[in-house]
Amino acid sequence: MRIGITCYPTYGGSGVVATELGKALARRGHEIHFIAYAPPQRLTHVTEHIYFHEVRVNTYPLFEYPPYSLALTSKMIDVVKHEQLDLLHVHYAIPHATSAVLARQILACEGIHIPVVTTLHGTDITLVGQDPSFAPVVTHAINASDGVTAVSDYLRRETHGHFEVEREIEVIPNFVDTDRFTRQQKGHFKQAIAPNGEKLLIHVSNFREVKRAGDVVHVFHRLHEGGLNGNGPGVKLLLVGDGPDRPAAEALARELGVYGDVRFLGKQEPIEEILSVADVFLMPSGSETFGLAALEAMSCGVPVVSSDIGGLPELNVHGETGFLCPLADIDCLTDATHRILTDSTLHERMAKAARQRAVEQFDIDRIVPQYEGFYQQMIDRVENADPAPVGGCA
Ligand code: GMT
Repeated sequence: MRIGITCYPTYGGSGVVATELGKALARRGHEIHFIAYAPPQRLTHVTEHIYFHEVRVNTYPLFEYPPYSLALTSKMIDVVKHEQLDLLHVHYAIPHATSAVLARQILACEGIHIPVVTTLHGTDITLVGQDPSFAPVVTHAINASDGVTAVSDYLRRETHGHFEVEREIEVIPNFVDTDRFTRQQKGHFKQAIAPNGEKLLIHVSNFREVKRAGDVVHVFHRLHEGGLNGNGPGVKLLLVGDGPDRPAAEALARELGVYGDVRFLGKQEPIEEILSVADVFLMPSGSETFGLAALEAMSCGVPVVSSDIGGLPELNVHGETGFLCPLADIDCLTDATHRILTDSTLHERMAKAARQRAVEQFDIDRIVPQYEGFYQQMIDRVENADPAPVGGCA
């Protein structure tokens, strides 16, 4: 198949999922055309069957807000026509789904009928999409897409609950390459970061408010004060990623007197090398439709302590792969982390279960064929349908 993929290239999990999906599809022989304003971050090198088409938005003195969605639509039309695409797959509804639906309508005037698949990821439904300035457009784009997928059952339910959407939404969960995200021997790195055998907590995020990075620092402070330092090998915290809340997290670590044992590593690749030295992954998010960063940690055999919200219970099984705590419950998060760090049998059991769950439920080779099957269904449906009359054609 020849597939056009649009995503946010520089920010967040939806871009990671879209890019890894495109790369996996290319490895399986499909031709993948990324259409975005910049090359996706995880597209580190362009390989066979992968192409990138840049969307450029012309500035003009009249445009206080240059209309990216329209430039994207025009680029989609161009790529569909010249690369003879079979399908457009857009990640994150705003504005990508709207641009694709409009491109499909314009192409239909030229007798080209291309299916549009929209994957819903997170705040396009749970937060931003519900804002009255976007909601009617998001609703229309979801209803008008040929196929819609959501990354968790929670997100599917939220979409039906908050938008006037009756149509079917297919749940295709996020995935991980369990061959790449596997625990590696990183003795030197561990020695450098934890020279006295300290336990390592890790948090990976884009440090937006919703990630509650401050809670991570509070949990670490409690563990630091409450016995893990002094009575044992000690504990350290690795904070990976960057974003608006990072300065506040740094300030809090200083204020609480634990800054010396916190390492702010910034954006890092390959992340699996850092995950490989961690003992517990903390994800105290206030909203999370899936929690891709937690899945990557699980795949590296790191138990997860997370909040019990959104799609996280579909990923992190309480008492098996880690623990779930009520939102913002620092006591619970601290106790759960303490239990795992101080009971080596429990740690070993959870690390093994986390890895096993990643491999058995969310491996890339299990999930990518679900997308292929879904694409084929959409292509067949469009091919076999009587083309609906199109209004507004010249
Ligand atoms: O919705 C967001 O805030 C960003 C979004 C993204 O596009 O990066 O993240 C969401 O998509 C990820 C990939 O499917 C999920 O793993 C994250 O849980 C989800 N984030 C939120 O729901 C906050």
